[in-house]
Amino acid sequence: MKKILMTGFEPFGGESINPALEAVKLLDGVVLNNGIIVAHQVPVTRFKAIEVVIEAIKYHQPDYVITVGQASGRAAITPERIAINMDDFRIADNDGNQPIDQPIIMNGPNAYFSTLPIKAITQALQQQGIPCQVSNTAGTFVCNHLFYGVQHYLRYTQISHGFIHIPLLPQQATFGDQPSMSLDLIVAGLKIAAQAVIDNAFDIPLSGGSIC
Ligand code: PCA
Repeated sequence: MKKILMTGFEPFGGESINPALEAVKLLDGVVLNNGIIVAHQVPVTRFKAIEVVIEAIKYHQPDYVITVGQASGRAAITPERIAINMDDFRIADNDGNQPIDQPIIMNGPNAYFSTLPIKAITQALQQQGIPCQVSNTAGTFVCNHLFYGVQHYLRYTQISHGFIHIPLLPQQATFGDQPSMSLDLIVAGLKIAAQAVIDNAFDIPLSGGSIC
């Protein structure tokens, strides 16, 4: 029985909800084929977010870690490919930090790739009719920060980790100028993603690039 730690960020940027937290709360304790999900809440705060997830990893001793965050403007569930060693916050985090061009880990590598099978996740969701696309940037705010920090912490372990961004909920997008996805679909998608992680020790060769 594999254990998947799935984390969700608290609300930020003036929002009263974060779909990531709402979704992972519903997935806490959900049983998969040969696996179980445990959920944990994460603050949208520089460095503290990483510490909270490291503590949760020490406590739960998971086989896999999936960190989840909200991405306004995205219409699909997006497994992230890469985390970069760069904090450049366009808005302040929930503790008022707003670094510009600061490294996350001093002298750390420029970037880490996700160690989750992001193409297999993408294909599994698409096959179930859930919009999903590989993302090649997790931004430069707290989601990328957490993605990089956890990847750095786990770099010499057998624990796989990756970050998944999800769209806004419909109630966060009532002005009609932002894409959104229902909580039911997000929860279904994250559950399929977790199962795909368990089922795919190696990733599959599926096109997931983008052209600028
Ligand atoms: N999304 C933000 C931080 C927390 C969240 O859910 C981001 O994409 O960086």
